[in-house]
Amino acid sequence: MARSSLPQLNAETPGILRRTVAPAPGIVHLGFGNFHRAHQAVYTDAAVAAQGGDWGIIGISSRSSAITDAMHAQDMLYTVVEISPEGSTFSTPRVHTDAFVAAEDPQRVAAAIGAETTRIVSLTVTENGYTYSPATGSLNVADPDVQHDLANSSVPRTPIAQIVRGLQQRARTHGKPLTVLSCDNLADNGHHTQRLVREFASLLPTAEAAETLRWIGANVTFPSSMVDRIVPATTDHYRSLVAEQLGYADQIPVPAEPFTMWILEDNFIAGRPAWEAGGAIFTDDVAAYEQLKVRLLNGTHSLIAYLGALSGAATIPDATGIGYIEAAARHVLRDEYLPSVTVPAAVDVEAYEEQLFSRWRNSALGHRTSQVGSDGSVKLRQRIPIPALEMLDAGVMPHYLALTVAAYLSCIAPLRGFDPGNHANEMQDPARETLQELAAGSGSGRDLAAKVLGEHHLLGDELATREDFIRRTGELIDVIHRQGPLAAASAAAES
Ligand code: CS2
Repeated sequence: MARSSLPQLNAETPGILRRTVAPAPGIVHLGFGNFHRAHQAVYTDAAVAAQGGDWGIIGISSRSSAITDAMHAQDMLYTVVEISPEGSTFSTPRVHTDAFVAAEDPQRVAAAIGAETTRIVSLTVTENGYTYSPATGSLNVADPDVQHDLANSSVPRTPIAQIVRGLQQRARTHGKPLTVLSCDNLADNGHHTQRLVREFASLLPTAEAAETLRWIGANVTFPSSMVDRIVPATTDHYRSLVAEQLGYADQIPVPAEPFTMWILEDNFIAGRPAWEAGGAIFTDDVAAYEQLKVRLLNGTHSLIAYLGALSGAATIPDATGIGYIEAAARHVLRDEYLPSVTVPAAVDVEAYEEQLFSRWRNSALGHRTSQVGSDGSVKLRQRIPIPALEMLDAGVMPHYLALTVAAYLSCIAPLRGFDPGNHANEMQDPARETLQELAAGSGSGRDLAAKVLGEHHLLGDELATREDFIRRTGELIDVIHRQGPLAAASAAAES
């Protein structure tokens, strides 16, 4: 059926909505992308359905108006398409009350955060949105956008500055407390966000800095949370599926796997939705869950994505189906990530591993290697240094962590004459240009690894001093370039 002949999804679409009216806004969400719409929004919908409450969400995209425009055209509605090989199920969360683009209206962001009705600011701005320096973990004051935001108080560009300006507005007006909730894949994401917010505030003029820091200290909490759901980018396939199965046109359906998990620290100074109604778990042990997820899932995912792309695999299920890649993934997960993690008591780690592989094999999802491989310069900083340093300190070389870095660099910053293929070329990365310049000046993989890790500190100051790790990474880059990724995985296995 041609989509143009179908009714468009909106509040009048019959038969699909549990509620026709969204709750009044209580949450401002930065990073209004697919992940948020298939995760936090779904939990919030369940919470409001179960217990009510003014927990509507104002969604803010950073630059693109693709989602915000479509949301307005569709009365703030969209379809979540849960995809498994057995079939698809559909739902339409009804929690968003408004949506806009920060870059088009920067003052409105601080105003939304500053509004008395706002009680939570949540973030899914990706690792790259936190404007921190991978080398130090601190706010990246050299970033031109951070510089801009320190010099211009009313039109902040970066999420951290938007939050600080919104908090200042609260302090100046009604003074009501607020919770800042990071939902990104960063270790200890609550404390990390708090640290960056405080660092930004402390760089303001002296009296302003002192007052802002004092107010934040007394009125803002930063709970940590672990989020988990594989959410690929949407495609025409999902638009057609919705049209065929539901009989309406949705421009922005969100595909997602059936699995979903949200673990949070219960530290909400201004109240929160009853997210447990959607299955969220509140615990004091978030850090352990976060570590488990960021390393075993996300870390292994990176290796699968880079080896997969170098082997011509478009999707994660295709990559996981290649025997040597699955073997390498199991090695890095069991032998190099797992020893660095304190497994939460409630988790059976063997079952967790099997569940991960079955999630990665969900071929119906079509999760692309280029999507998981994007932003490696900031993602790998979260995934690799701590487990690598722990093994190096114990006198053991983490060959598969080195292989992850080698495969990443081969994708993003190949040496002259090496073509990593289309899937690698599609990966976005904020450090691509810098790394490619370093690659252009390098005669070998060892040379490149020394420049990127040793001089440029891509994976932090400490790993920059570990010459053995840098050397191993460089050797594996050379093997990838000369003999291919399979030979490099064999070299890692034989060591
Ligand atoms: C992936 C994650 O893109 C990536 O780096 O590892 O997006 C992953 O799919 C999610 O964190 C799953 O919860």
